Amino acid sequence: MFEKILIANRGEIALRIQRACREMGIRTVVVHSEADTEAKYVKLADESVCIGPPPAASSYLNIPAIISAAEVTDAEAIHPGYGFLAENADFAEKVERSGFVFIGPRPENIRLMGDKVSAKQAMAKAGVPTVPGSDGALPEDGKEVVRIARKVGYPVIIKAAGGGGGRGMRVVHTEAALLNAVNMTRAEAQAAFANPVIYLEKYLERPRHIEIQVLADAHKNAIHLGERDCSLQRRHQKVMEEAPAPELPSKLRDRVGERCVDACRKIGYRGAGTFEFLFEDGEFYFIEMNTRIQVEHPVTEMISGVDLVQEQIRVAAGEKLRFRQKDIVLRGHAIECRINAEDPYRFTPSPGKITSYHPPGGPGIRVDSHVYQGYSVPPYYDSMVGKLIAYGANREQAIARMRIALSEMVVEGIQTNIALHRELLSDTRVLRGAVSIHYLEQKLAQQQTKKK
Ligand code: MV4
Repeated sequence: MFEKILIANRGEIALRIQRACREMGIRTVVVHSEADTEAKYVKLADESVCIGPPPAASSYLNIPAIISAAEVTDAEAIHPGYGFLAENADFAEKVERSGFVFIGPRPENIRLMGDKVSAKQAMAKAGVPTVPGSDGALPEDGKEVVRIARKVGYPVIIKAAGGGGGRGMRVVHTEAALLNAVNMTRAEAQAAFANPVIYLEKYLERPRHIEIQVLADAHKNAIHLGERDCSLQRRHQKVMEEAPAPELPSKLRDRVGERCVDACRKIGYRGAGTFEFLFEDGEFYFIEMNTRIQVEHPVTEMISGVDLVQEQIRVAAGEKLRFRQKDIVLRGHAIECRINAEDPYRFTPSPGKITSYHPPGGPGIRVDSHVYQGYSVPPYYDSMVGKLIAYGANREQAIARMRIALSEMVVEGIQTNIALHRELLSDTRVLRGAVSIHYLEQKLAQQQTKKK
């Protein structure tokens, strides 16, 4: 096992990784920007290295500075967390070429999944169900495009191969609008991703977003840890997630989970990964794969008892998975609320000093956060200041515990979205479960109209 790991991230996930390392007896180096020097998790690490000024491009995205920090501190491996460089194949490659272990998949798998066209093709070939559409990239010839769209049936969605996570997409309802939309999406794709490749899919109108968590080692062993329902989102930012997904028959979960595991073996995947699906009318449709640990990983940890960050570290060190599929027993229900420093109605960021902080507690409550009373939320990074996770024997108990936790939680000095979470957990549709990806935005739009 490694003796020392460098954490190339900040905030709650830097603290989360540090805790995993500590439990495993691994020493930690945390790199940080000038904006994070005073953060408590930086002081808690065994060593820390300042790698640059506040803007991420000069610090958390500064590959030479991060690799130099690993060299001077004699770290053996680098954990990228999520965001920043976590899904940058060139970074993973440079880390390995410099003689360090990248705690994540092999660079070629990161690259494969970074291109959404090659990801979809590889997964379809490996037996994962995908959204019907163009088989690969859309051709240049307009007549061909019209033919493909007719065959798929309207509405269709045009997506950029270099996009993902909601960037570079356009919905098309009629043939009359098709070629203009194709040209616009291609031009935007070229400008935003330096990659003009686009593809076409059947547009699913009211799907849920359900994702499957997998873990694989370097010896072709792979397992899945069930699913998470992440349908409650606004502008492609998840707000609340839960596991298991409400109303999902366990037969369906097992079937799609096995497809994902099989695909991992076929591409020689290593590490933690997430298969993103749209789920509509009882069918799963693969859209993208994330090759990193995700923000919402704790809900899976709570119902499976598996520490996903520790397992990432173990498989990166070459160990065999300690679990077979039959060892994975999902029990109970978990919900996560992302706590953001933002205006609860306008959603504008609200950085600043936290003057009062009282985290909740009690049975089944987990708080993953790096903040404390007196901490200043810097304005340079995303607005998430922590995650509140509630576990219960069933969904009702998890919700009851989350409502109590939200009522106890006090964060003053900055604005937060805690009020929004309280409201969501008294919304009858949310309480019934199984809402679509559009539910939250529709609810917020309705509230806007009522106010006027
Ligand atoms: C779709 C879709 C409907 N049909 N693809 C948005 C983010 C990117 N990961 C894929 N996205 C979507 N792809 C087809 N064929 C609807 C979305 C979508 C969405 C997906 C997941 C979570 C939230 C979403 C919000 C709006 C649109």
